[in-house]
Amino acid sequence: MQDRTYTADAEPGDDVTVAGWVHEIRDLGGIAFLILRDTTGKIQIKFEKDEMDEDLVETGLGVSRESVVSVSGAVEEEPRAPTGVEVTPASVEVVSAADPELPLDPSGKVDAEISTRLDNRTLDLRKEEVQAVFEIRAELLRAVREQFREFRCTEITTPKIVATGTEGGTELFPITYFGEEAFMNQSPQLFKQLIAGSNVERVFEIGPIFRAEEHNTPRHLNEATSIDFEGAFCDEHDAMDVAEGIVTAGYEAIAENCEAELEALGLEEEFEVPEGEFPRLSYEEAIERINATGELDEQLVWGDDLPTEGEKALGDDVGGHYFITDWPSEIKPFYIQDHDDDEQLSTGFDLMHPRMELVSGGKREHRHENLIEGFEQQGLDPDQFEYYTKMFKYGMPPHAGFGLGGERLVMTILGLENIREAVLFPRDRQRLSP
Ligand code: ATP
Ligand code: AMO
Repeated sequence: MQDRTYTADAEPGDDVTVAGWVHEIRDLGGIAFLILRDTTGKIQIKFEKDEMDEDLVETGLGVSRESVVSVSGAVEEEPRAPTGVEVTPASVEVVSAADPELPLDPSGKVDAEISTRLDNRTLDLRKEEVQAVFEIRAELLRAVREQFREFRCTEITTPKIVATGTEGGTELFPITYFGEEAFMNQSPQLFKQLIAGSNVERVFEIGPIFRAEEHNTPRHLNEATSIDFEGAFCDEHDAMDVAEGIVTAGYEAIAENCEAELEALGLEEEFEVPEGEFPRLSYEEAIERINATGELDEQLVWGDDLPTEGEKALGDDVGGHYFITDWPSEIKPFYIQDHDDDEQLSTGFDLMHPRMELVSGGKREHRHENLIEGFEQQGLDPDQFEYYTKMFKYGMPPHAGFGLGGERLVMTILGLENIREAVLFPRDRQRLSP
């Protein structure tokens, strides 16, 4: 739209054309107001019924809520108006009239269920606090990219249609690829390692991962955004440093650049950038501390995976982000290296937010023979992964990395109840469209 002015830029004394949605009409009798909303905010359009052209008043006040209108007129200072200025209209055009029966109230006066919101995302995103989540998500990803660049990483994009899975067979979505069986990729794991083994050395990817998760929970998606890192000549400690740096940079950017969005979410007071280094507890210490909380019916023993209630109890106990290191080799995948002095112990780590796991990572097995053995121990056929394993014969440096769940990061930063609130169009057991 030519010469359109954003409502936030309309200054007293200007003649403007503003365009947007009809947020509300307030009729006070002789005077009435149309509140017009665009991506930058709202502006009041004043209609003085006895003094203005009848058709103009009728058009401006007869339009249904959420219709798209374009209004031209003079901007004047008006202390009683919500933003301190108002427009006296010279013309009003209804660009696109909205059905008066709205499935969802974008003014937010009527609460809607999450499923109604997701079915009507366009209307839902007209709410300031919902838009704020996605503005913050965008700023977070921008800051994450910038921080990875500062860590000397190159952004890569790897295939999402693949021949083999890496994170457990039951979670794969099978597809047909020209008559052959293929899968939607669960993780860029093998590809990022293959590139870390090249001269590129340090890489990151922000892309979709697909998981046929059986459970329907507030923190699992079937299509999620994974923030992946892989670096040559790195060990698990270096990878943890990078994970900590990336998460902290995200919080800092939001604190610095998203003041209005935090306010729209009512978080301006409580939002805090995590301070200092995240504590690093070994798996052994973690189970001891969980057992000591007395929150679990049954005590954990070495080798158990941590149940959700256990993670919660430990999260409350630690009170902030923390790492769990030195997991039992048996519960970590084949590509994670074991400690040289203790084969039962892996270099795998998780980064936890008190509410949930955010990151998994570790040092990788880069020795060809050990890698092949690892496949066999995990019941996988190394021949199927030859495209990957053969590159370990031609000079594979030691390397380490991690995967960070993008939506879980948004969710924990903003205290969202449900991971679906951090995705525009979530994919879950019940939801394949929109
Ligand atoms: P008229 O202006 O024709 O006398 P009226 O009697 O309905 O019409 P006012 O008495 O001026 O209007 O105002 C009605 C209400 O609207 C009052 O509460 C007033 O504070 C509010 N109001 C008037 N003008 C504005 C404005 N430009 N912006 C916001 N509120 C306004
Ligand atoms: P993992 O399987 O632990 O590790 O995944 C890494 C992180 O991705 C997020 N995540 C999910 N988020 C939402 N819904 C899901 N279904 C989902 N699945 C995973 C979590 C999790 O911590 N290849 C390894 C990473 C590595 O070692 O580099 C991997 O995929 O936040």
